[in-house]
Parts: sequence; C-alpha cells; structure tokens
Amino acid sequence: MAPLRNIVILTGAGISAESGIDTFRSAGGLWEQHKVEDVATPEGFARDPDLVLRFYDMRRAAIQTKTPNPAHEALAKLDGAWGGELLIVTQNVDDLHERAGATRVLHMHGEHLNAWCAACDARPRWTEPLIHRPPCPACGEPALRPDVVWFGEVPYEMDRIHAALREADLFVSIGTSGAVYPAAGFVRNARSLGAQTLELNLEASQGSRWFDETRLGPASEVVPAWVDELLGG
Ligand code: BJW
Repeated sequence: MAPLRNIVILTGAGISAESGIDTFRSAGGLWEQHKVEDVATPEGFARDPDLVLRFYDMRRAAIQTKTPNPAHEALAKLDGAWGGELLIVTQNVDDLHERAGATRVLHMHGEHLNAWCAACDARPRWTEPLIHRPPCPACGEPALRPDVVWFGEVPYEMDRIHAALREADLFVSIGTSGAVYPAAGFVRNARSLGAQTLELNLEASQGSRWFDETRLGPASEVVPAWVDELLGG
C-alpha cells in the first residue's frame, strides 16, 4: 500500500460531546428539545427571529464555558506533527478544535463566534447575545444573524473541501451520525477516488457501511489511540 500523505478528517457533534456540548440527534440532544424546522432553517428564522436568536445566544454563551477534550487535543497534535496535507473539516460551530491548537480547520457549517450581517455581508467576530439587535460594526444596521449554515443553505467552502477529498489518501470521520448532507456523502466521494476510509464513533452511524474500518468508542479514547498509532507511538 502507498504511504499515507494527505488526510481529510470530518468531525461532528460527537467529538465535542465529552466537553459537555449537546449533540443533535442523541437521546436528549438538541433536536429533542427544539424543532429543527423552527430553529435551523431560514424559514424558521423569518417566522420567529427571537426564538432563533435566543437558541443561538444560549449556545454561544455555553460554548464559551467549555474546554477541549482529549480528542480535540489529539487532532491538534496530529495537525502540528503531520508533514503532509491535512484538513479538519468540522461540521461543528464551536471553536474547540482551534482552542486545542489545531490550525488546519474548516468550519463547513459556520461558527457560533461569528455573526453575519444581512445588510452588508460583513462577518464580525461575535461573543455576545444578538437578541437585542446590536448594530453591525461595519455598517451600523441592526441586521446581524448567527453565521451558521441552516438546512436549505449551502455549506461553506465546498470547492476547497472537494479539492482536499480529491487528494486524500485517508478520510476519517469522527463523531457524526451521517444524517446530514453533503457531509454524509464525503466518505463515498473519498472512497470512489481511492482513499482509505475510517470511522471513529460512539456507535455505528448511518453511513458505516461505506467505511473500510469502523472503531467504536468515546472520542476521548478512540481518537488519541488512532493518532498515536498514526504518529508511530
Ligand atoms: C460520539 C460521542 C462521543 C455521541 N464520542 N461519538 C434528502 C436527501 C439528501 C439530502 C437532503 C434531503 N433533503 C434535504 C437535504 C439536504 C439537507 C439534509 O442533509 N437534510 C437531511 C436531514 C436529509 N442538507 C442541507 O440542507 C445542507 N445544505 C445543502 O445540502 O445545500 C445544497 C448544496 C450542498 C452542496 C453544494 C451545493 C448545494 C445544509 C445542512 C446544514 C446543517 N446545519 C446544522 C445546524 C448548524 C448550526 C447549528 O449548530 O445549529 O448542522 S444541522 C446539525 O446537523 C448541524 C450539524 O453540523 C449537523 C450534523 O450533525 P452531527 O454532527 O452528525 O451530530 P449528530 O447529533 O447527528 O450525531 C452525533 C454523533 O456523535 C452520533 O453518531 C453519536 O453516536 C456520536 N457521539 N457522543 C464519539 N462521546
């Protein structure tokens, strides 16, 4: 087998679960507490912006009290040590990969700590609530929304993701249910282009059959073990 050089890692809510951030589809997860069409679609936002802004204000405040866990730290270690291409494509809107020290991170579903101005398209860093309609720092309009990708919107940087998948020797999926596209399709893209595929998850996901190998267990255990194996000890 050719040596591994280029790696694409897809992460989902499961990697942040042990940091105390709710997943979406687990028992007691966010979609049991809130209707997805109310809080994660542009139509829901148009119908009841206060509901949506409160939902994201609560989560934005919560993530700032959380800390990275050993899975984020292991990926940051891999990022620092890996001489080949590496891209961590995260569906997560928290910043725990960055706070663990990873630099090669792409947030395909946006970021809690960014706002997006519907009036001037600015994307200012934002740590405070949006419910009181603060003015956009760039244009002054009270038109800021969370800079996250809702259902029916196009995820960010798809061209860059597909370019990385085309070059990947190894595709690894960590802590995602495989329920949401286009991310759920990346394993098939990578596989059809000849990459090895590995899934690390608490339980088999909807896309498990597409992976060459699946290792089950909590991310804080299986991710550091895999990284140590890859880095040779
Ligand atoms: C652990 C663990 C531990 C727990 N250790 N593991 C019909 C067919 C196909 C597609 C569609 C369709 N109808 C509509 C669509 C498209 C739609 C879609 O996929 N819908 C599905 C419901 C079918 N997709 C879209 O609309 C997307 N846009 C799009 O397709 O645009 C068109 C286009 C694309 C590309 C090019 C051109 C055009 C947009 C999707 C946006 C998703 N947004 C959200 C909200 C983001 C903001 C926010 O955070 O609020 O993203 S929804 C939510 O789901 C969030 C997540 O990123 C995403 C994925 O969830 P994730 O991360 O997998 O979490 P869970 O909870 O599902 O799973 C957690 C996993 O962790 C589980 O497996 C656990 O076992 C595991 N776990 N503890 C390890 N300790």
